Amino acid sequence: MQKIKIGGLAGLSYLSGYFDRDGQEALLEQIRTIVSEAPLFQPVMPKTGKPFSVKMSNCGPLGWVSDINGYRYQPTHPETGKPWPEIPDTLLDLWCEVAPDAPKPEACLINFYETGARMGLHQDRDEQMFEAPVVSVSLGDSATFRVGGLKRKDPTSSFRLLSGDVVVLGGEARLAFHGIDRILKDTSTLLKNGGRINLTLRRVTPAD
Ligand code: MD6
Ligand code: FE
Repeated sequence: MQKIKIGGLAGLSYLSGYFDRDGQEALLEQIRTIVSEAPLFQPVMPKTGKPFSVKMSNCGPLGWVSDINGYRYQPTHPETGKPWPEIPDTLLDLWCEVAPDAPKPEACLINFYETGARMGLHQDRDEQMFEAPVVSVSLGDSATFRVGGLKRKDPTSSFRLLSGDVVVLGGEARLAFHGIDRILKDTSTLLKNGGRINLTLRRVTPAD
């Protein structure tokens, strides 16, 4: 694992190759189990009802959802009504390593991208506190990740996220605008049918 600092914002770190192939396969198996209990759903944009191009699920006491009424965290799956499955220990261990001072994560959003899917420039700001970082893990095909500043119009730069890479948005970079421009087809053999999975771990509520 190699830690690389990107851009001008303190608190953005890129841990290239954090999970080796065995680690990626083990994590993928855990994600498969989670998705078999909490199936991927297709979120829609608030107000317009336009579908996202990614499908989502969650694990942890809280899960992030988006529907016609807005973005929010909730303790249950929007379609099954069941509580989200637990966050796997591998991801809790990752959090302890990269965010040792933060209270434990409450939500892990699972995003699944088919080849044409993308994620527009956004800030992660639906949490009640921003002291903890957001920690992201990429699995499967590579993606072009774009990151800017604290204002939407600030200049951005992009870099490639590969299977097994981890990105931490903390400190000054916690509210940086970021998004996924595109998925690079056939760049990983981890997912048999291609595509990309991104996991983002978040603390939602203040520490108790
Ligand atoms: C993705 N990632 O990599 C989308 N958010 O598919 C995110 O939206 C993200 O990578 C917060 C922190 C890190 C991230
Ligand atoms: Fe995000």
